[in-house]
Amino acid sequence: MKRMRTHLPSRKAIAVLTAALLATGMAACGNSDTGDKGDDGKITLGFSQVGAESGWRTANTTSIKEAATGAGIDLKFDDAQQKQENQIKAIRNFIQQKVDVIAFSPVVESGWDTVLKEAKDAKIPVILTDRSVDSADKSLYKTFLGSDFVKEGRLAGEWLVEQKKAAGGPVNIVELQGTTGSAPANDRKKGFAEAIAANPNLKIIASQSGDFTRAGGKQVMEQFLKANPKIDVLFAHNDDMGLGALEAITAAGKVPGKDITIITVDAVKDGMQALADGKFNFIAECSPLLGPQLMDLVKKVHNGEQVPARIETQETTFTQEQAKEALPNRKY
Ligand code: GZL
Repeated sequence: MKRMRTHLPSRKAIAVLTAALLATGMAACGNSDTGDKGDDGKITLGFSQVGAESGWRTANTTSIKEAATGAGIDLKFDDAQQKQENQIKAIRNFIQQKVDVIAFSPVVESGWDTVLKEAKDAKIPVILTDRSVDSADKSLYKTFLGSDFVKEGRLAGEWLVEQKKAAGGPVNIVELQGTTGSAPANDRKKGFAEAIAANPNLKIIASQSGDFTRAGGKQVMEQFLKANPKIDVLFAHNDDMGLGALEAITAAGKVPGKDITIITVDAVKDGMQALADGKFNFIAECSPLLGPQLMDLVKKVHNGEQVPARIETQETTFTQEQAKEALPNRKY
């Protein structure tokens, strides 16, 4: 049988081929130590969103998605339906997929250290947006972008103190808290309580979570109205719970904005309309338009640039008159 001569490649050819394969392999990795971008040249961002519980959240999601498109960032978006276990699952998936950066709005403040350590061990930087975590280890995330919720609560309380300083007798306040354990609920409650503390006639007679939803606000306000014959003020941690409470107040034969003074936080369009219509009395703004700033931070963090530990959004407050003026130009 004729022996077939086999032509083996030269050492040089093998070396060239090996180098070429190595270079291709590293470029395709996307999250390699060389800091290469994904194989399509884009930065890949894994984002875990709280849910879709309120008008604020909807506007925040829109801002993030539009900003990612505008920034040429490949966005992997997950809606956790307000469950922490879903956010932890999503973050683990992002780690498995070797995204370049992870960002999320933590539904509650506690219980994040383990999964954030996994991201750190995988050398994937994490950005907190909107809500923060209570982790003692600040190296688990690169920065926080969002509002000062204590200030929002304080502004709400200070307005009420000013409004009620001439009130003779006790002013009974009921409070619709946001999601139990969340940073906005904890901090808005704290800020409001501190602002009214020096006025003993201003009393919080009931305080319960409505989970930032309209349904929750309506349900809890119904309970408040049944249990408390004299309610003078409602402080709701967001517009949506205030809007749900409007239905309960009206059904109880009371006039919102007059029989019961209503103070909320957010200043989304429906809340601002209720304020302009005289059903709400005051709103402390909390901007959901974090998308552009977030994408700028994603690029900086991915490129290893230093970023501030905390970046706070600029916000204001609205009275009924100011809402009428501002409504036509509101972006959300
Ligand atoms: C605040 C945000 C809150 C809003 C609510 O930054 O986390 O969650 O105030 C939303 O409307 O549900």
